Order: sequence, then C-alpha cells, then structure tokens
Amino acid sequence: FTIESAELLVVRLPLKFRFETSFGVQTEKVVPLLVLHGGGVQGVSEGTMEFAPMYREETIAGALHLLREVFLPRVLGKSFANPEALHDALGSFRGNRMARAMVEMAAWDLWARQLGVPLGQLLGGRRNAVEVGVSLGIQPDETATVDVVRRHVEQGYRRIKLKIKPGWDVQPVRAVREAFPDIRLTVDANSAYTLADTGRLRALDAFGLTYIEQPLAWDDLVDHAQLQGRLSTPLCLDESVASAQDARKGLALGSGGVVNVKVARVGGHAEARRVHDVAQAFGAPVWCGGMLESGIGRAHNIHLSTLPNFTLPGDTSSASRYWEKDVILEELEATDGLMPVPQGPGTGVTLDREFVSRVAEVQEEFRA
Ligand code: OSB
Ligand code: MG
Repeated sequence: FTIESAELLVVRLPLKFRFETSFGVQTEKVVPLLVLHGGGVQGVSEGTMEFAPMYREETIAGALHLLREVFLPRVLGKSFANPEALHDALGSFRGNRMARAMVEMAAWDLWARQLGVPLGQLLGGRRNAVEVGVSLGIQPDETATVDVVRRHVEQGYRRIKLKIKPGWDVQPVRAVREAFPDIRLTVDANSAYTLADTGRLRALDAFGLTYIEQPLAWDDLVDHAQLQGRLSTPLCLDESVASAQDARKGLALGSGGVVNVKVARVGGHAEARRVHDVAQAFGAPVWCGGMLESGIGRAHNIHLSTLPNFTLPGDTSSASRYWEKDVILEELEATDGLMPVPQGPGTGVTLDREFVSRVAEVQEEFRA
C-alpha cells in the first residue's frame, strides 16, 4: 500500500467524570488523530500520549513535532508491503513509541480497509465480542467508592479496577471487598510506591485481588521482581513494558505474572501482538489497557483484544461513560461486560468529519 497523504487533527473532549489517579486529576482529554490516505481509503489512529509526561515520558507537543518533522516525511509517498514494513521504516528511531504507533496503527487500519478485512482478523484474532471491565478513579471517600463500584457492577462490567495511592489503598479495597465478596477486583497504583512500602502492599494480599498493577517505578523491572517474591497476589506490569523485549525480561525475572498490553505504549499492533505472544509463551495472561481513548483508539483496542491470550477483561469500557459526543459515528457500548467488535473492514468505525472539523484545534494536511 502507498501513503499518499496524511492529516493531523487535534480535538479536546470534556470527560464526563473527574478521573483521579496517583499521578494527577484529568477532567478532559486532548486527542491527537492521524489520518493516512491511500488507494481510495483512509486509515485512522489516535495518540495516547498526554499534555504532560505523567504516565510515561511522551507528550502531545513532542509527538506533533516528530510527526510533522520526522515520521510523516519518512512514509509520505512511499509504498510498503505491509504495516510491519512501515514500522521498520521508523525502526531506527529510539523511544517515542506512542508517536510512532500513531503512524503504524493508522497504516494497519488503512491496509485492512484496502484488503476488506476487519483489523482483528488481520491480526489473528477470532472473537466477535471481548470481555471488559472498568477502571475507576480515586474517590473522595469509602462511601463514594462503594457507590461507584456498585453502579458499574450493576452495568455488568466483568472486573473492577480501583486506582490507589499511598494513604488510599487498604481502606477502600477492604470496603469494596466487604460489599462485593465475589467480584473480580484489581488495583492500579501507577508507580506510586517503592520497596519501602512492601508491608503496606502485602496487606493487600488479604483481599483476593486478581493482580496489583504497576506498584513501583514506571521504568523498573528489578524492584518489581523483589516485591513479587514477597507477595502472593500477582503483579501486573503496565508502564514498565514498552516492548516485547521488556515483557520477556520482566516475565523471566519474575517481575509480575500478568501484562497490561497498551497498543500505543509498545509502538503499535505488531509489537502488541509480540508482547501477547511472549506472555503466552510464559503462561502469563494479558489484557488490553486503556488511556481514556476516543472511539478511534477504543476501536483499535477492541480489535487487538480479539487475540487468544487476552484472557482477562480489559479496560475498554463503553464510550458513553467518557463523552457526551465521540469523534466517531458508531457507538461502542458494552452489554453485560461484553463489547462487540465493530464489523466491517479495518477498525470498522467512521470518523465524524463534521464534528471533528468543527472542534479541531489543529487541522493540517501533508503530501509527499
Ligand atoms: O494506568 O491504566 C492506566 C488512564 C490513563 C493513564 C493510565 C491508565 C489509565 C486507566 C484508564 O486506567 C483506562 C481507561 O478507562 O481507558
Ligand atoms: Mg495502569
């Protein structure tokens, strides 16, 4: 396929809820979108980097610069045998995987549309619906926490994940576990702890959590392995895994027993599939994480989740939870914790051009 032209669009979407994690509070989402054109169709992707480097090191401003000046000039007007070949064209650049993933993921969508095949099927997936849970931010108190959990359990989500931080961990988890003895429950610390907190984290072993997500530093594997040796609850790696090599090292070291696969964090679908395969070889389950994506990134996540080793529910909950108005025409809604895979070629979703053009803060076109 040939990349004939590209468009960079940036929209700002107000979040329906205040999302508090150990690293900050979000009330809106700035969504960079990349559209690649070729052969009469278009492929679309979403950037998941944020305004400030609070989750990993990448930023929206950095990604826009790299796309405009470095990455798009490398692919515009060029032909590629498949998305892996396009990925290799950007392979000599270091880091900045979320920015590179924007090009790679749009290329997968473009290629799948040219072939007339759903993206998940092209990646090797076989499901027509995927199991999903929900990631719930830090609440003002225990009562509010139990209430928000109840609302989402009633909606049928297959796993509840609570954000925790030092000083907000054992209490909310105990309150939720007492109210819901049987739900699949997990916590996510987003790197807020150190090995000095081992005692506090061991206390969480009492609550039957499926895993504890990323308790230690965003770039650590060694301390996680030490901690895992002292806990019975499996650790789940998120921030620490930027590649299939990281996944191999983490699983070989015993840094955790579960991997949260975020397609953009690892550089795109091809690398996400490699992470999936490495984990499978280690007998470690994976699940698909989220970054509060709009419908474009959400649809990519759903397609990736159709691969067989995605055996734990992902974070790709209903789009209507997040936004009054999404950037796509379709509705991505889970029923009883099952998210249907959008049908049709590529991601199967359609950019709402009218809406996006009206609200876009950045709207640029690139040609070879
Ligand atoms: O750590 O999984 C995370 C959102 C932004 C940054 C990091 C994380 C998250 C979530 C939300 O947990 C998942 C979602 O609902 O998309
Ligand atoms: Mg996480």
